[in-house]
Amino acid sequence: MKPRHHINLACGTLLLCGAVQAAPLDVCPRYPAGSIVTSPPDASQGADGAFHLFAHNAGSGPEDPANPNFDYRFCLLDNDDPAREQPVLRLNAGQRVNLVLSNRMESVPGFPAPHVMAAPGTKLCVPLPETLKGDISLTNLHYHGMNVSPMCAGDETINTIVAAQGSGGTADFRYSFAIPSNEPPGLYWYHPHVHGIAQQQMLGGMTGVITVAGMEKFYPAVAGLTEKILVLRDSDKPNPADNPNASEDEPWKNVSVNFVPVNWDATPGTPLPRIQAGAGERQFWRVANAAADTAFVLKLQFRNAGQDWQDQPLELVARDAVPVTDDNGIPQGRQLLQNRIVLPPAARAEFIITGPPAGTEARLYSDDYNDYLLSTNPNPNAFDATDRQPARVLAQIETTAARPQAASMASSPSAHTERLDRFAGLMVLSSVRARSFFFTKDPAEDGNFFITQEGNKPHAFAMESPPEVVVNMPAVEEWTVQNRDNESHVFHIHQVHFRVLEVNGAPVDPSKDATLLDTIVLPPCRDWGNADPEDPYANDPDLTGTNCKQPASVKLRMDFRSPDVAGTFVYHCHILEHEDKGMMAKIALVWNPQQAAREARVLKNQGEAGPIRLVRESEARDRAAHRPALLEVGNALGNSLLAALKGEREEVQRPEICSASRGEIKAPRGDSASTRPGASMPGRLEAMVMRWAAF
Ligand SMILES: [Cu+2]
Repeated sequence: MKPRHHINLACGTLLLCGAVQAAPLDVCPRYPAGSIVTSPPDASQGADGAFHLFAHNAGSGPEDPANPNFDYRFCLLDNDDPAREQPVLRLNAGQRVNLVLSNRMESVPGFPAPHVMAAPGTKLCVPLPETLKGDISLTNLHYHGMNVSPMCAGDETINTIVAAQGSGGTADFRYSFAIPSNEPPGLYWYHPHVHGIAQQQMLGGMTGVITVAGMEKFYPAVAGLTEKILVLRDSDKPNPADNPNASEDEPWKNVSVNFVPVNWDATPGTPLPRIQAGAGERQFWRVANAAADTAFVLKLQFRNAGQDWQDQPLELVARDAVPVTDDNGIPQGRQLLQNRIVLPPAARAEFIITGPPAGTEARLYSDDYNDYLLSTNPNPNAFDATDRQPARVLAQIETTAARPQAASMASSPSAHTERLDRFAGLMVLSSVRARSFFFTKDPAEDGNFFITQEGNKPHAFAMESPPEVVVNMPAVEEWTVQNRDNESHVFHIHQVHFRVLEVNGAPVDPSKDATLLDTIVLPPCRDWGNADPEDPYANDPDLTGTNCKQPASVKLRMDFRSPDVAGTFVYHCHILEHEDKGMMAKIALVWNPQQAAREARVLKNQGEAGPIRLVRESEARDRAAHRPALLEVGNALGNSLLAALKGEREEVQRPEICSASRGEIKAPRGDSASTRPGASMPGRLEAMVMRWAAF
């Protein structure tokens, strides 16, 4: 480990800093190399039930000449306690989340000017002084993966910007939103999402996880196991400008496991993070890739003296906060065995491991990411692999004394007690609108990055842009996403989940990959024809990727059925550098069942879709009983319920509720548990949950 510079000292000696001095690095403390990996602390709740996170930063930016080590940090402290950094938000389905975000960050020198920020006059969720636009001390929170409201005070990331105390902006922001009663149990996470500066704050470490309780109801095998929350992060390496043409073997970023560093530039012999497990002990590992730009190809490996490393089975129970379940919401009879799990930035995996036998060496390993990307292409010479993320050991597994174990063995049958109804029926619904999107970029130095709906012209995201996609809900759509660029990109959509139908035109076998995701990686263009992949946009002035003859592609089935998520939000590349440079667009979900039904009929008449019918939950629950006799849209009861629901929805969507003063959100008119922004289905309707099903 290189010694840490305290930037305030550097400022004093080099006279390079302005009047602003950065806070010392111990404001956001980190573990020394070789520490035991411990799960982050649970967030505490005040007497009012609210969580209270304080945002701080330390050190100056990577472009500050006084900071050659690129050491800068961002953190969220539970109740402003420096010993309780990036706490776990432990939540339950059906609860209301109240969380106060208090911004105590400082404006500091040396951060690159945000690439794209709000145009003057943009209406913000909170008033933002002109002088602050683009400042690194602005922040907000995105509740990644949560199927909750995108309205102000909920998971709203486009206009919600919390300025620092003393800056003239809003220092304390109260989030208040409901978690739907059918939210899947699993591992979600939070991170800042101010467009243009999200990457820097995430590289600085401002990321943490959220759990929704109840995984054992779907996978009883996890009950009683030691839970290990592992948060993988990345950070800048010291002064990359010194070594611009680093070898293929050298990664772009350093990484850490729960803030224990795995530094590429570390002195040889620097100890690795240490994960402890009893000999042969089964543990429930919940891994979040909270890195800004880095992917992981996770493996658990054992080795006996004199032998090679052997990949060990990982018993997958959930991806991206959704238990592995079939289209009826039924968990697999046993955990899905994998010997590697690919985690692009923002992805999560939850799995059971079995600790090594006593005397066996063990490690958590990330395989070479380029090799993985190349393995997805039968023509590996066809693209220029530019993702410099070599293999590295993430942690050594330390065997502690053996612990008594339950009788269950690897992949033992797991008798579930519940079914997951939130996404049930997604695959059999036949009312589907197809859309296509593609990733490209402006190859100029510091150029913009784009995600574009087919037929539109590529343009960088701007906060004031209108939605690129408008969907009348409830609806199910098929999105084809293509990568026509010469580096990999990662598709993520807020608020909803999807199933993968096809990868590069080949259907995905749902019995082998019964996962619902919110994030998916796209390798680079697969075939450049006669074009030069080093010059991918030659003679392509519109930057639509015409030189790419065979884009990497995925076809996704998007679930836009829940009124919980009505509103405007974003989809984007989750390589945060790309998102900050414009690879993002807005989608508006409008709760309008009548219009959705009309559109479904039109699509059906065009031969593109089948009918959608609305059925009672009790009938949808038993899919074997699906018969044409079920209730149709137009049913008087259904209409009256939907009208009531629609009325409630329109009320919570009024943008006026986003006005704020003195750091407190004004409650919307008629505020109550059922009409606050982010409210789940109104309580009086909850007894009659309506559900879409297909025939
Ligand atoms: Cu990208």
